[in-house]
Amino acid sequence: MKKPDVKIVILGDMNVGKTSLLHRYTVRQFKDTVSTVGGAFFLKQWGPYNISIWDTAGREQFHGLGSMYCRGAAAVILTYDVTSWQSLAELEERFLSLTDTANHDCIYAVVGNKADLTNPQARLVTVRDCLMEEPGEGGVERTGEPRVPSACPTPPASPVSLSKVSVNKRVSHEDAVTLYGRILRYKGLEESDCLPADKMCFETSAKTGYNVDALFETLFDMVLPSILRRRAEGEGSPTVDLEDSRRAEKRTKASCC
Ligand SMILES: Nc1nc2c(ncn2[C@@H]2O[C@H](COP(=O)(O)OP(=O)(O)OP(=O)(O)O)[C@@H](O)[C@H]2O)c(=O)[nH]1
Ligand SMILES: [Mg+2]
Repeated sequence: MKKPDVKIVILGDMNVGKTSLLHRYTVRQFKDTVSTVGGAFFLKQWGPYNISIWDTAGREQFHGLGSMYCRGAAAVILTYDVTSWQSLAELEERFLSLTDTANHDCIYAVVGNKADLTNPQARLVTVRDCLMEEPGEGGVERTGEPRVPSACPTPPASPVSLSKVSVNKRVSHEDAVTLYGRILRYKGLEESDCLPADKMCFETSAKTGYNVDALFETLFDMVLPSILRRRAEGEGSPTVDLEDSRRAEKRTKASCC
């Protein structure tokens, strides 16, 4: 298997759609998921570089693994559900401290998923997904399930249902922008020295594909300088020690009632 040059980690509460987002990007499908146990990674070739994307478990019982997955991360996707205020609050309360092990120049994206439930625009199926692209375009290498050609996902909603969706909105874009500012402060960074919030706060829908490619591909481009810097400094690629992972998982299970 190819060695990753850089690591991106997806964090967030259970059920916010982390697995679905990665599945949408890699397989171009939206399908039923089961709650993630531990974590799983996918390898994406981006130009000459290999990027590993780690999907983590949001369930409390796996919380202990989070900081291990974040070790050496060049980017972290902090994911919430746009219909759940609590899932946004959890990012700050439970997940932000896990990123202490990430690279000092780590990039943070705040991502509100399930935008199809609140934003009429996000209910429109993306053209690229409708073209039923061969999964793995660009060299996606996956662990886990076999590759299956995707079908065109859920059709756009009718005008009647579109008129109803905005009432479901629970988390505004401004709330996400505020959180982004607090993340930078937590990291001791000046907003003026960092990537601006409007570039780093996304709303996505794993269901329709809305903004999913934009999210991942924007981050892929943004982490390239980190690869070059590390290579110049002669540092190795970020890895997750699987033995360490198993031991941590055992400890987590043992301490769970
Ligand atoms: N409407 C809608 N539902 C979604 C979307 N993304 C995920 N879901 C649903 O949300 C539920 C949870 O999705 P997952 O992708 O398993 O969530 P997760 O964050 O990986 O959860 P854990 O693995 O438990 O941490 C599933 O029922 C999905 O079908 C979305 O964009 N829109
Ligand atoms: Mg999952």
